[in-house]
Amino acid sequence: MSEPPAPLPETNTHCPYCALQCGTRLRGDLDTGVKVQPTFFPVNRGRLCQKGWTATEVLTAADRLTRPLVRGSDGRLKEASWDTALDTVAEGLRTIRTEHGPDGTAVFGGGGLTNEKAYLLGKFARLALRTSQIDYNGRFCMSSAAAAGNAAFGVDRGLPFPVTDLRGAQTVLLAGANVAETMPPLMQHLEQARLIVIDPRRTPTARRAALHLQPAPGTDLALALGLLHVAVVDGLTDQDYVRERTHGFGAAAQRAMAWWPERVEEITGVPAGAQRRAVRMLAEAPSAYVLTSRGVEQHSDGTDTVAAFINLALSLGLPGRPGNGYGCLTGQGNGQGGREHGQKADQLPGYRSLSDPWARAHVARVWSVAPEDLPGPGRSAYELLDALGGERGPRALLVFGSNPAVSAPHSAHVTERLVSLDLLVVADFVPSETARMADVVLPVTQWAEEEGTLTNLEGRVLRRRALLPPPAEIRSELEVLHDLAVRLGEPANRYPTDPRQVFEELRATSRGGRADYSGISYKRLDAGEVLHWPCPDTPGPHPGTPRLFLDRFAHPDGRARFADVDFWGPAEETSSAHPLYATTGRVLAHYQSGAQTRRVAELTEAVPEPFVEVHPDTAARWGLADRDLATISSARGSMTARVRLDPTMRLDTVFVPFHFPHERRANLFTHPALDPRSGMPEFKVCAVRITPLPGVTS
Ligand SMILES: Nc1nc2c(c(=O)[nH]1)N[C@H]1C(S)=C(S)[C@@H](COP(=O)(O)OP(=O)(O)OC[C@H]3O[C@@H](n4cnc5c(=O)[nH]c(N)nc54)[C@H](O)[C@@H]3O)O[C@H]1N2
Ligand SMILES: Nc1nc2c(c(=O)[nH]1)N[C@H]1C(S)=C(S)[C@@H](COP(=O)(O)OP(=O)(O)OC[C@H]3O[C@@H](n4cnc5c(=O)[nH]c(N)nc54)[C@H](O)[C@@H]3O)O[C@H]1N2
Ligand code: SF4
Ligand SMILES: [Mo]
Repeated sequence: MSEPPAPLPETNTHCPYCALQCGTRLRGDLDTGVKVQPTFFPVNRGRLCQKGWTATEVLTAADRLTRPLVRGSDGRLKEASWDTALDTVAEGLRTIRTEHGPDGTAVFGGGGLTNEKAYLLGKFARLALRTSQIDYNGRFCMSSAAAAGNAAFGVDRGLPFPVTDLRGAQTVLLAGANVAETMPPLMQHLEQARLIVIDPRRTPTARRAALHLQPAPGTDLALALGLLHVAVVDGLTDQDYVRERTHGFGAAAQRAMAWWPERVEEITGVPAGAQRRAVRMLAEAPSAYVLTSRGVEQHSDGTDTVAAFINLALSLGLPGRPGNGYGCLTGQGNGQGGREHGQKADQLPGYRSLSDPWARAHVARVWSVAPEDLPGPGRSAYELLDALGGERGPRALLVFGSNPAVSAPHSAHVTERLVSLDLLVVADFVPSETARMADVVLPVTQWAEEEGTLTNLEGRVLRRRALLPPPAEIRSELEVLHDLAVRLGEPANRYPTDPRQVFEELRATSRGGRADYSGISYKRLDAGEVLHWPCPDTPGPHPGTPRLFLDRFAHPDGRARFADVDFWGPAEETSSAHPLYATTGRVLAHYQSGAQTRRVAELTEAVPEPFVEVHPDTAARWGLADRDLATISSARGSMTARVRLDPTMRLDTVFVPFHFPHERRANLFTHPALDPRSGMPEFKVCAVRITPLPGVTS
């Protein structure tokens, strides 16, 4: 009698891509094929987007990295043993540190890393490298919302309520969010609500809206001031709430007085009547939410713009009132946790400030070092990339979980800076455009091969679980950091390689911080408990905090702050040489720099190349027809994209997705102007011209 077949291994985990972190069940193995199914996890309730359904393909990508690579004297990357690769990196780092000091070495992290990896990466930078030069791609993502949220509420958690609360809303304002393409399963929670969408484009999300406001890119701050003006003048503010729960309304309202709707219409193009209607829809709904995303945040005035939307929400009494609220839609898989545990230039784990003596003392104690051994704050992401190889800039860079050669603004310049380095090390599982430039490439595990935790957009801590063993020659980041640290003379036990052990340390380090995880454990998560931070370690187990601000905001006096902000406009205006606004963003089928999704056949078939969305009249004026190849040029550079005529576009604006490499990078034309408070680059507006690609006729 033959044995019954062994049951297929199966595990519950989450999608590797965005911050919604849809629940999935994985089944199978590499021989039979790995199958993914959605679970009834609350954020996705049985749904996935096209990227989630096809995510397992990246596990077996034809060009998956399987061995470390080291650049030889002939300039080519060649397979090497782990010992050779790690020795090369350690030796390079030591030499550069001797010649240029600890800040000669730098680290660039990512919001896709698990909490454990992000935590250990920050610790490695501060202790093993002793460098202040660490930042990460989250700076390009939600840093403006984080800065505005911290200032207004005293804490930054993307959504201070569970996504499922949106199901009961009558009105939801989506400011610069294209949820139907960027988090499709979230749309099911918005089915009951009347949507107000603010987007220069008529996106799939805007098409579902009761009201679509279509401002010129970069004018949202004026629009938000106009909406506050209407709320005040039309007597729609919640005066009891404003008096009891906030500070600073007077100055903000005073500022908004100069932004009457007709003036705002002139600047933004949004009709005054539509502005009034939007405010009424929000003010009269018993349950209303204001949500911001990258469209309003990725600007050189992004922090002030988010602050102006928070002002509007506060004036209407939304934040911290059950069934109402303000939130930012965090983007990357661990965009929330990744911004809390120390890979940010100015931060220690638990969302602590690197400049706070108490925080330094606490973290130094857990790490068994002296507080003065911890370096100070470093440069923000773009400033760091811009400084590479320069006179006072770092000479070595370690990249973990980002592809800045494609995704950083003014990317031709960033590529040049990367080339100028003495040592570029990239850990990845595919040969991304940045990895291809590296001196040493370290192959690491993927989501379905590793254990860990991520924190989703609602501050809920989730378990990532392994279905597959890692391929033979592949190591996890935790192992890589351990091996490198030991080679740099660090004690081995300072860098645990077991994620559970790293999480235990993270708990202790975050204890008492703003993002307190000390009451969360793998055991509780694996038992199915729903835990949102803050979750302190209390004698009876703390239930976590799904909803923040119900009683008080996180400032010492418990009140939220209005911000006194004014409109000043984008860094670059249109001119006769560059007469159009260009904005950039996402399509459903691709993820970020495309390093992963461009390796999935179904997704590249869906969108094989970049396009430029243009109004037919604008296209005709510049000599372009549908499907022509066009050159889009700014003062910084040009790229090529295929024309897509769209009669719903504004006449003055074109849109290009940023998921494509080389000469098809949207970031060849974007502007690296930075928000002075958050360091966020102005991805969402710059001045361009579009012309037919020379030599190509329609
Ligand atoms: N399919 C897909 N989904 C993703 C991702 C992905 O790469 N692909 N990435 C994830 C990540 S990291 C993030 S951050 C989120 C981002 O999610 P979203 O913020 O929804 O994505 P974007 O496409 O960057 O920008 C949203 C919208 O902003 C609009 N916009 C452009 N300029 C302006 C402006 O000046 N004002 C206003 N009001 N709107 C403007 C664009 O037209 C676009 O429709 O998506 C996550 N989900
Ligand atoms: N023009 C324009 N540019 C933009 C934006 C925009 O809207 N417009 N949006 C910005 C935003 S919001 C974001 S978030 C950034 C994102 O841009 P990137 O930081 O480039 O993001 P990804 O493409 O996700 O890059 C992640 C890389 O790390 C690898 N990776 C994934 N997981 C892991 C891991 O666990 N460990 C390691 N070592 N590697 C891993 C992937 O294979 C990939 O090569 O782009 C920004 N750039
Ligand atoms: S919405 Fe985000 S988390 Fe859900 S399946 Fe798509 S990419 Fe994955
Ligand atoms: Mo992002």
